[in-house]
Amino acid sequence: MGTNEKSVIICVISFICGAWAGPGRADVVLVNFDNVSAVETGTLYPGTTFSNQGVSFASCISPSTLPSSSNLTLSGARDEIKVNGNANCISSPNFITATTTVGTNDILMSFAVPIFSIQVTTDDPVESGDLVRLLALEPTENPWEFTVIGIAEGFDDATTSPANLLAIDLGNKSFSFALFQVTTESEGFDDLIFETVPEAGGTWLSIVLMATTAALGSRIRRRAAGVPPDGSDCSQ
Ligand SMILES: [Ca+2]
Ligand SMILES: [Ca+2]
Ligand SMILES: [Ca+2]
Repeated sequence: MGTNEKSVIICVISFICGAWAGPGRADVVLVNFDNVSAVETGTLYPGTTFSNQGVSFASCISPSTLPSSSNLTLSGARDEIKVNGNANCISSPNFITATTTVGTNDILMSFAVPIFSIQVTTDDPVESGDLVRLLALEPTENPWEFTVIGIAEGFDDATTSPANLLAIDLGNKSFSFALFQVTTESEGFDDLIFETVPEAGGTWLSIVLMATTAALGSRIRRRAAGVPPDGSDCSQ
């Protein structure tokens, strides 16, 4: 094997190593609500307070009985949440609830990029068991109407894992909205975890890698056949 061929192969190997180390993998994000100040009884914050972590919140109202059509319409949406600084959190010192004195209010989550999976941990006080849900939602063409494409249910008196977890993983199907739904009384959650869809850059990187490998392979074959090189060596 000649020096030029060795250089070409080293270029290909270096490029592949660079590609493996490059961007395009999914990110798992944890939002623990602990980077703001909150009083024990709760402090109101705009729904965009944690948007630098890729998620915005709104307090809203949804029908506690899921309609058979699997579509639901939200009402009373408010660009605010309540951050509570007390021992009912999972990670100290804070967790969040919807902003209302009426028990059956919910939290809509809007993600900056689509996600494959989501998990929340329900709050920690001693209480009676009430049904709570986490819903993965897909918007319809109608304002504030969503199709339910994933459901997790549990009871809010659970204080140990996995009973206190609500989680949805739709595999390769992504979604950009989720609803934390209470049905009979207020409930909070903490430690929101979601997995974002990889950036399109990963796909383009694969295409560039394939094209580069094919071009370098062609150069090797041309030189092996005695055809003069028509461009500069990639090792330069
Ligand atoms: Ca927390
Ligand atoms: Ca609870
Ligand atoms: Ca309860």
